Amino acid sequence: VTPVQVTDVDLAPLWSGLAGIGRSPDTGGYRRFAWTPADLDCREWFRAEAAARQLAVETDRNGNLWAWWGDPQGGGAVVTGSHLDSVPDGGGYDGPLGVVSALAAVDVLRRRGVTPARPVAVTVFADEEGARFGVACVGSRLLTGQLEPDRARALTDPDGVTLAEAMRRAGHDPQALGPDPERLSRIGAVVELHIEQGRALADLDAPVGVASGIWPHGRFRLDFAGTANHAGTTRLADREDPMLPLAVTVLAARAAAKRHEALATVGRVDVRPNATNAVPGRATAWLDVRGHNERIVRAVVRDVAAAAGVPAAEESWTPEVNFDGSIGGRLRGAAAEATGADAPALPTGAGHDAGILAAAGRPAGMLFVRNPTGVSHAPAEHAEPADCRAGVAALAEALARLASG
Ligand code: HGY
Ligand code: MN
Ligand code: MN
Repeated sequence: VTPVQVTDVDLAPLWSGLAGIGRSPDTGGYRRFAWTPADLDCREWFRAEAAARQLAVETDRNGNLWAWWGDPQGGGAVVTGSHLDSVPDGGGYDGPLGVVSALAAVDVLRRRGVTPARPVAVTVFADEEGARFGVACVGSRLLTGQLEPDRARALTDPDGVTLAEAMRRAGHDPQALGPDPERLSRIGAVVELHIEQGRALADLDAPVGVASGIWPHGRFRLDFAGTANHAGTTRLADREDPMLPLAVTVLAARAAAKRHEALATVGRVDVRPNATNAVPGRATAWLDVRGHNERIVRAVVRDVAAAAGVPAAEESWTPEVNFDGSIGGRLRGAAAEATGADAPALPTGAGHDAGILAAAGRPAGMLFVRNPTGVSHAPAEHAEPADCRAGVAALAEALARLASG
């Protein structure tokens, strides 16, 4: 198979239709939350780009999009894609780079005259970030039976809108949510391309890498009760201020992460009534913990809850993922052939739909594209065009090999 010339790829036409959707004018970051108008516009962009490639698009019962090259009912499908939803003020590459690259890889293979022996599906998984409803990878977890449909339907956003209501408003029947074992059984391999969320490839001077695994990680909610009162007239001795244990919790998270060589973050709080001149009546902190193994993560959560004096309620849990060696090795070979550079194998602390599918027993792997600064989940997230082209070349080569029969 002649390797793809890295110059064969131009992503600009794909980016041009997507880049403006859900972008905040003041931060330059993206606010593409599940089932909001920005998400629906992203879905429309995807459907148009798929239709322009004569890919048959379907929406599965959980809101995931599948654009098929070949027979959707055929077995052993090679699935590649990512997500289009974002964290608040997220960067433009986390998710979209995998979708744009998958569409571009189909173009490249067609230009090379490749006709896959297996069906190829370009996918957009719903609600990967969990930015609105709090649970990560909702679409892929529902597909694989790793999230109970009733729990999913009842998930509520900060405005009190349930996932069920949000999907209904978006024209998707929430009663359809649930495991899709028949669709899952048709997946032969999963390859998700993603911008690296770290600097390992930059330090190794490699344009493309391969994921070796995903750290176990979880999201936990801690609620602090207090007594709302006047900031200017309530004596300190008379206060029940929930911000004090919340502050202790933030510091305890950093100390526990350091102690256990893990990562712990309190990046989201909710304070009520959230008024400058009122002692809060209650406060909530969300804790994100990631570590080399589950024991470490649980130890961090235990320490933080002990310091907080309240339980840390688990909202989302992702077990450790070791990507299938067979896929990982094949991805490294494809990337090396396509780019002429070794593709290092890297672990990541970031969760991905490919990890959810791997946990469901599907052969899965990931390609990472160099992120010069390592910054992600922030407007400054960036990948160089040449590295993005190398990512597409590697993905195209990987798809050619995986779909060759
Ligand atoms: O949070 C994560 O690990 C991913 O970005 N959803
Ligand atoms: Mn992300
Ligand atoms: Mn992502």
